[in-house]
Amino acid sequence: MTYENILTRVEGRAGIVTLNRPKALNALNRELMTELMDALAAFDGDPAVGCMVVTGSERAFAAGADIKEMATATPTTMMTNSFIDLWDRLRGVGKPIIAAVSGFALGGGCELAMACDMIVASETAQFGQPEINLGVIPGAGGTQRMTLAVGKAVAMEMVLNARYLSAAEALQHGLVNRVYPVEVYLEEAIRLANEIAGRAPVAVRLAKEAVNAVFEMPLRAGLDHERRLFYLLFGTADQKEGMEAFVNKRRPTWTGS
Ligand code: DAK
Repeated sequence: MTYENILTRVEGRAGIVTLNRPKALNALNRELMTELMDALAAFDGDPAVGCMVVTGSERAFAAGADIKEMATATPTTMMTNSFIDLWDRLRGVGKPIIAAVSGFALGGGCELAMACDMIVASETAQFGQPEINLGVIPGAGGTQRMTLAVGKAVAMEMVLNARYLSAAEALQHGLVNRVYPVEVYLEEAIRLANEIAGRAPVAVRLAKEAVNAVFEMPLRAGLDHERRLFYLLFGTADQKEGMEAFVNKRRPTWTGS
């Protein structure tokens, strides 16, 4: 598959998508989002890939949805142009996705990073929901995921007053998993992706589903859901292998079945 706005490659068992609209600081227009979702879906279906990394450039992960594309929109065109359907495709990706973020992660760029399962940041990363400066508010999850991640006090400052979080602040507030110097953040994200890709594939998939259920379900339903997924894993060869390997003091070999 050839793409115009992204680059894709595989390193080990990590599928890597690089957003590549440098002149627009990787602004997320329809073409880019379509290609991104197609690439993630392709990696999701590829048995050689166990985990994915989405990254941008050192200067910008993504500076938001494409303002030039949205400038003349109306409520009706926004509602009917199915742009949100592209974003919703992320929820259907079963394998974990790590956002490797350097530079600007603003508006939709920040929302995209938060919609991934983990964030590895460079020391130069800046996270913001500055839509208020455009006379709007976040529309792809920013008010919800940011508040769940950093709490109401900080989220209100970001959404109402366009406050940016530095990488160090994002780490302190629990928005990101790890922060590294800009020279190595991507390599570290890929290393983490390969570590996860080396684990039991079905368990990884269900673990992601179980954690993400926190954002969608009340506790009682989430606990029931977790238990059903737990029971289900006892039907896999990897559960037999993992427990037998432990008992016999050897390393397990996962088959993903
Ligand atoms: N869209 C389009 N172009 C952008 C852009 C953006 N978001 N951000 C930057 N660019 C372009 C600039 O226009 C400029 O292009 P040229 O003028 O050279 O053609 C080029 O990238 C370089 O930008 P600057 O010259 O401005 O560079 P600076 O270093 O001076 O400033 C900046 C960098 C990131 C601070 C600045 O560009 C900036 O403030 N950008 C806008 C950030 C922003 O407001 N982002 C939020 C956008 S609204 C939804 C889905 C998504 C969304 C909502 C709903 N649904 C599906 C319902 C998301 C909305 C948003 O993200």
